[in-house]
Amino acid sequence: MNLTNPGVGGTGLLLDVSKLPKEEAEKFQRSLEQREYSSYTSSLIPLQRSLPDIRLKGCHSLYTDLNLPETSVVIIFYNEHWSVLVRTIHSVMDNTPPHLIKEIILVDDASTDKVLKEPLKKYVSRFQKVRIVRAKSNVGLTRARIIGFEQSTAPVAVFMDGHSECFPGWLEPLVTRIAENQSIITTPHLHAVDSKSFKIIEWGQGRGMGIPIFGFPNLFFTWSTMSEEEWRKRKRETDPVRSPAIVGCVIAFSRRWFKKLGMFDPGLEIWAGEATELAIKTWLCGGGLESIPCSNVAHLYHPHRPSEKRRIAYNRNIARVSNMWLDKYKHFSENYDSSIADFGDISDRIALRDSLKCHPFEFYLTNVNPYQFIPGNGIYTGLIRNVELGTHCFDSGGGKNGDSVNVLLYSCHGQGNQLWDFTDRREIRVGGQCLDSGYGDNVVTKNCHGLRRNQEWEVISLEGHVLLESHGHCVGVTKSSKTNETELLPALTSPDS
Ligand SMILES: [Mn+2]
Repeated sequence: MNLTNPGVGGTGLLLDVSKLPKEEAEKFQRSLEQREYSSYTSSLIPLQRSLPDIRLKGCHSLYTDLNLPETSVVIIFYNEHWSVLVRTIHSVMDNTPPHLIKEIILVDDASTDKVLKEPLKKYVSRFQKVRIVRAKSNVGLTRARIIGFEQSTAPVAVFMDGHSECFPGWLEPLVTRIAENQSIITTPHLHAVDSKSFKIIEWGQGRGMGIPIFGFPNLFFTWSTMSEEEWRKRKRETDPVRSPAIVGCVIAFSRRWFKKLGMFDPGLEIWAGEATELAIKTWLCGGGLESIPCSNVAHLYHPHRPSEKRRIAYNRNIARVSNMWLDKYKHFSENYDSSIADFGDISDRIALRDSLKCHPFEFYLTNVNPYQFIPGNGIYTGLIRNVELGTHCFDSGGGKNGDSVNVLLYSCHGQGNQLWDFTDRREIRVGGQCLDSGYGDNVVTKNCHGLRRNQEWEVISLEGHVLLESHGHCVGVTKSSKTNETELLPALTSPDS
């Protein structure tokens, strides 16, 4: 292929599949289908690659004291591609002062890929500090992390996904903050590894920096931006940013604090919910979450094939977490999936919450994220009905259209997909989905981004009716241009039509 230094320095390798020999093109396709990232491309990139030093000005002089506690890095893997996992391990070792790493613990969550058994063991045996722990059966991410944590011994621990790459100087800022205050859980500023080319994509800092928050009703984490107060309170751009929620890819914390909080809830199944629970209880029980701008890690985001097993696990886990921590707000998420009748026993988790004398969830809404959106708390709340048609309402339950979802007209019932809120940010939203006018004539919803733009609407009162207007367009109704002539759709039109 005539490749010279593919992927070096965080560059990507975008293969033109049409130019590959047929056999190779098939391998490329298979690798994408199998893992939802191109392990074929990853295999062509060195297992050890250096990433540029992208630290903000001022970071270097802030973290010169290397007299810090040691860290155990715990990495879970389940059939991760060899090259991706091994690159993660190298990147931890190559970008960390050796005396700060006590050990790297790899937890094999019962992978079936044989190369991750003896060959991996042999490969890592050259590194004194790397150990593999094997789960006896597939226990899921949360329980595998607990297994790894229990095997670790350093005063600070980091959970890291097995598809990450660290930038120079990533660990010191995370640990420095924990050494100052043991009840602070820290996360790096996250960047992305492109799942096709393995190019490192830098995510910006500053005013528009993504801050993770929870979205009601299903508590899924979503990105927002820094509040005005937080932006003003920080004196330098290198200062930590208070974070209402955490993304679970890389989390650093003190061993004592994590144990005190009862670690992760071992009753959580397969995946999801663990970082949510940790975030909520940290805030409610006297600690805090901070995103540290001087620490940079890239994470390989890749879509997970939706599966029924994962969906049920997610909904069940969220029902558990809601019942543990959300008090009167639990009804949003505990019945999010009414098929979840049994989420297991949580009495010992409630007992822990009582014994730690944690705040009620109201504390989170008052002190941690006063901008947390609660469905039903909009300036206006209710259904959106077209006056002409009378019985048809806006419904957010349409089909996916890229990263957006089509809005439909459907018989009015005013529940769930039809319960809209007009918020003080001028969003029109259902749960974490916002009406977005940036898609031609189509009216769609997208994940709320909190940045206004195409998600900012005017509600104009007009002779007892309202007009929804965004950027000079109003929402009207049109016939679908598809074969079904009678299907009516909301559409963006000019104000006079
Ligand atoms: Mn991940």
